[in-house]
Amino acid sequence: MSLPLSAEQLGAFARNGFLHVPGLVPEGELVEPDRDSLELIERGVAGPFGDKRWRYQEDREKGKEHCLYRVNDLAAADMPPSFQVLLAYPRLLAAIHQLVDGDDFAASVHALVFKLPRHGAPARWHQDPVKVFRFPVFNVDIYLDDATTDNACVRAFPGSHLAGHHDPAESPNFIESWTGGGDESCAGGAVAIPAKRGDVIFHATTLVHGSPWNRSEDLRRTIYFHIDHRRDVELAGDRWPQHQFAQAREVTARAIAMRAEQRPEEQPFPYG
Ligand SMILES: O=C(O)CCC(=O)C(=O)O
Repeated sequence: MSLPLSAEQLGAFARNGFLHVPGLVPEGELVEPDRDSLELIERGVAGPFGDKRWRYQEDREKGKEHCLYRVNDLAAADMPPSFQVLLAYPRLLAAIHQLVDGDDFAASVHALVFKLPRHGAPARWHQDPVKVFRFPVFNVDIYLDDATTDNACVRAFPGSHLAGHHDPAESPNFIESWTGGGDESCAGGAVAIPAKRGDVIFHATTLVHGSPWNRSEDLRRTIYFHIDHRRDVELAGDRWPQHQFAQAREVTARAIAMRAEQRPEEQPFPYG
């Protein structure tokens, strides 16, 4: 198999803190996650029903109390297996392996994040809440729908990942030092990262990023896998999510085994 990422792409990821890879996931891989994600959204769209994995924000401006925007823990036993089969797509894992420079890695957080039509909740400017000890720690963002500036695609500050992680409780002015107080739709210096269905954006957890309200008629869904790697985990000690590495390895290995059963003709990613 040819390597999915070029040296230029790896260099751009290290420099900018994110890498947009058009068409990394082919249409055939998206059919089942597409169907299953719609079903998960349908289950919670009317409002909280007692399962804390379904997450809501309030839309004060438009007077809607419960705007569903996220479903956590996609790797749980009662979740549809299609997300695990997608994680185990060999070219995706090969790209992740390149980004961690050949280190041992695992997916420790699995979530569906989306923006509903008209009430699509924002992701306020943030770094992902992970203290990083050895770059790169990153998220794999797989797009199930086209993301545009009209339906509130992600915006980011290229290079902001190089500042490392700043706990907002200890450095309350850090985010504003990048955004200048501008919101997710208009801060100067931020770039919009539109993406198409099947594209993947890899973003470093320390990248300052966010996305505004979606007021369009579009639904915009993204599957997020958080990737840890051994060289970082060994330095992190008893911290979330690094302390779950052994369990995350088991989950990742199980995903690969599940996929191998479903696709016996395919060469699985060689996960040691
Ligand atoms: O998909 C988005 O709009 C951004 C989501 C995000 O950054 C997050 O959930 O941490």
